[in-house]
Amino acid sequence: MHVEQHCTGGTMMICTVRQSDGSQSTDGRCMGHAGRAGQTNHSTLLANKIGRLRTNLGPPIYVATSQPERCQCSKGRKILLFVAYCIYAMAAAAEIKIGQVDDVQELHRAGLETVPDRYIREGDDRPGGDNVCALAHIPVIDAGELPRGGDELDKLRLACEEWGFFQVVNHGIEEALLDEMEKLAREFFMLPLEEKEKYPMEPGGIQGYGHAFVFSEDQKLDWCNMLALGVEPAFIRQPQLWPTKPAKFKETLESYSVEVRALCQRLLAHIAETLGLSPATFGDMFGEAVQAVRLNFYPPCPRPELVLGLSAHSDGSAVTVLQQDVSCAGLQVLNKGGAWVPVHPIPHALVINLGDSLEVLTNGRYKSVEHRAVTDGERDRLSVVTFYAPAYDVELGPLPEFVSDEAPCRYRRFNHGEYSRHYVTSRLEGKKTLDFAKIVDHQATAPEEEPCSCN
Ligand SMILES: O=C(O)CCC(=O)C(=O)O
Repeated sequence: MHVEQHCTGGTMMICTVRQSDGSQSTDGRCMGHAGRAGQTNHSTLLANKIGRLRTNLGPPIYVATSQPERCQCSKGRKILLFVAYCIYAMAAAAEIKIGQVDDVQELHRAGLETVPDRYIREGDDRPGGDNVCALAHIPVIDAGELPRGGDELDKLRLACEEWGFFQVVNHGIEEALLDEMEKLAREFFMLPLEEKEKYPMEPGGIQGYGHAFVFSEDQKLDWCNMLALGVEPAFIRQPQLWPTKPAKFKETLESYSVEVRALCQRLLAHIAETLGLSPATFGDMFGEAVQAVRLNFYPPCPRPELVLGLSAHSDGSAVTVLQQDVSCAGLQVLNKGGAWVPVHPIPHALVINLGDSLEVLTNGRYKSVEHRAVTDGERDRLSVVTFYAPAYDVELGPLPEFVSDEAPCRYRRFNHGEYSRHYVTSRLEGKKTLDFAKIVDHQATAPEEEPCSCN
């Protein structure tokens, strides 16, 4: 494969992917911007940078390019990272063969009594079994009390240490806005397939309607339809993938995202306090934070005991905000005892979880936690999930406050853009993606396996 990029001198960059068999495809979705006189053209920089990228999904990517130069503005660096990612994903996608991936709503509509093999999980990967703690609950935090400190802040500290997950009530986002977002998300999924397919997610891609994190023909599939969209900063947006139906979808998602972004910032300030850090720590560090939204729709499944709605994973974000409808409990969180705890919906509460960035920054004091979604035989389920993460050009690594002789450094330093790229080009497989950042201690002995427990 050979990737060429041609700068048009405007805001669009055209990329040509050439396969070894001579075929080629051209794509104009990767954005860059031309530099002013005397400055480096970001597309040139990108090309130089991407020439060094290797894909884990195929052979190295080579890029036709001009001389290496240094970029002179931080916006350029951010755009560069994003564009590098675009080309990388596109080139990787050109190599991906994912086989037949059905639309699960259509399978449900067809009235199947069983499910295709590609959805059927084996052994421990199946949702049933005795490792589910149906009666346990993740903590509930009253966000309105957090500014007063005291007990609620202690509760938040405990929730972060023990669970990495909590529900938040009194969070300051109007219930009417949550209801409207949920209603429009549901209306989107109820549209005819031809309408939803106007916003296709490319194989191996992460934005649009379809199935993210599918990279091979032999991979098990999730019983879920998704619409995923980049929201902030503006350069990650792919406006052509924002649905025009139902009416008001875009405007509502905009207003919703503004509110959820502010909530993430408030929560991160309180999380910093629970760690003994200044409330501004993460805000100052994250720059123009990356925000993306994913709407997940899980239609009823004829064999819910055999399939997963969404494979177990931790999030690559700093924090994630999940809104779920109250129809049924489909989200499950892996507790410290290795058992799955269902998250019972509380009307208008939001579910918050800590992502991989916070695990790295706190050197593992707070951990990102594996979670998954299960399906129901009778009821469908919807979730609206917002991922809030540091800007791509932010360098992450354990903060000095969390490294000592007793707590040696467990993660290397890396650029968040690199991690994002790694995350979105890997299948969802528990916390495996975080191996990218782990410093391996070859001396350490493996912990003994213990049976899972509800504690
Ligand atoms: O739908 C859910 O409850 C889980 C969603 C989720 O974990 C995700 O979108 O990453």
